Amino acid sequence: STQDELKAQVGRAALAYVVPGQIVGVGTGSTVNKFIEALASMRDQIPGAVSSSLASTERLQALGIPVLDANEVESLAVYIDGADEIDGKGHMVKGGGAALTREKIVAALARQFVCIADASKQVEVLGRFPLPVEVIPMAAQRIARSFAALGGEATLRLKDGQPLVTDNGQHILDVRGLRITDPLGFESEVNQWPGVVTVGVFAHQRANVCLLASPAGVQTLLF
Ligand code: DER
Repeated sequence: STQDELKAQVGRAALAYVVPGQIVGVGTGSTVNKFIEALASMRDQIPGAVSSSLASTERLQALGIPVLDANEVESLAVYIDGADEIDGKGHMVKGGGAALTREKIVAALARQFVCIADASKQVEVLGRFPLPVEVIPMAAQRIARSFAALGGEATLRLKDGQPLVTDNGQHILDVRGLRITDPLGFESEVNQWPGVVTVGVFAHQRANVCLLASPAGVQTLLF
């Protein structure tokens, strides 16, 4: 099956984790877009969704699924999102879609994080995918130098030749050449560098379940 069909398979499989009567947390990306399409079939069974990006909000609303403010909910039963990489403990690199800040906020509200991905996202050690980091623009160069001291090469993410501006009005650095052997420690360390809004390592908000699509079908990994 094509990559697109694999994403559709795993997007549909995630419906099993949506609790009727409960608000669902929704991530961002092309795999999540397939989940959103599948979720439309349950729109009368849920009060709505908390969204992690303007892009996902638009897609949810276009399918008649109410989007609720994160401040309106105490907690969520489940958060469904993709990943750029996922290791053997459910730690992820995320942010390829530039939504990492709100993704981490909504993930923190959820009791269960269900990652939906294709098998190409599985890695032994995080860091092969350029690590996204959302930063306050004025801090970008100092943060890039701090990554260089760790062996990473940070570049400003551009869109149409200009620095990409996130939903939160900030910029994104993509850091190549890192080998993140201690995701929890790395996330804690980078989080407290001045000007870092969010680092795209999801270790404190790791996945509890990963639905992994491969030509052999959907595998369920528990962490
Ligand atoms: O940007 C993100 O965090 C997305 O969830 C990304 O990690 C996965 O996007 P994809 O499903 O389009 O590969």
